Amino acid sequence: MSGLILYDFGNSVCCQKVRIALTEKGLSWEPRRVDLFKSEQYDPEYLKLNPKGVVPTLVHGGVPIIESTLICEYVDETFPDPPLMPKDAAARTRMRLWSKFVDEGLHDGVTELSFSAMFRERMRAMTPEMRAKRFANVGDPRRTDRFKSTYEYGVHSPYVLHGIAAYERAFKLMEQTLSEGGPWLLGERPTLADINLMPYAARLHNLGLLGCWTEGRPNVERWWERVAAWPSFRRGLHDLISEHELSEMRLHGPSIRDAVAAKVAALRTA
Ligand SMILES: N[C@@H](CCC(=O)N[C@@H](CS)C(=O)NCC(=O)O)C(=O)O
Repeated sequence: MSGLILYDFGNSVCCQKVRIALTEKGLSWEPRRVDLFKSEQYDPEYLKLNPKGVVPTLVHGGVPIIESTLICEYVDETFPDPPLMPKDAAARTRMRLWSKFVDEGLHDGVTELSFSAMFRERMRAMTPEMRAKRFANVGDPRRTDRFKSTYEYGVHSPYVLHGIAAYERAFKLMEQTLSEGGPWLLGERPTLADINLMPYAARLHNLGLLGCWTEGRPNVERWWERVAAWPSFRRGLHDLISEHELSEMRLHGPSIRDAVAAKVAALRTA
């Protein structure tokens, strides 16, 4: 047994990153579900492990590790085979630049896009008390502002546009990078650069939105096809999405597609 416990929640993108990395390492883990829609992430016992009140948290040998990008690096350093980070220091910084794209833009972007397409509906169905608790957060007023804005304005929230623009910057650079090398972002082998991006592309795909960015970007399209067929992606992400989650994404994604496509097109011609 690897002695790993993963606090996670079904379709959470940052949990999916960690699951793909663990799967590629051939590791098993004990899953502990934290239901975000029941605000279990704010449970005082959970906050002792993850004071940010978010998933995932990996506990290894009793030590909690938080932040999915850091968790993936921890997993790679602790369980070296197969390596998921380049040995060369300069290449490692290139890998981390892709992680920064995710942590500094795509993550908030995917949250707002998903929220505007489907979680907004779920929140409408909550009691006012449950909704207030969900908005309350743990000491991060920026997150509360984003939540409230997207709840109110949906796909027309400025925060959704920020997310769309973050994706546009990432996919533009991916196209250029892959056209100069490939087939993976850092060359012949998948690294954490690819793994960290996979759930963020997969979510757009499942919402039926990925084409808004990949059309006219053949290298990114090929990268996505390669990802979709990669066994650790299939076992660590695809196979763990329930039919209900999949159908929810497929049902609600198209409701924002035209608005998203128009915003991407405006950015691409700007
Ligand atoms: N930077 C953090 C972000 C974690 C995060 O935002 N997780 C989401 C799920 S993907 C979450 O737990 N959200 C809690 C909430 O919605 O209240 C990481 O990468 O671990």
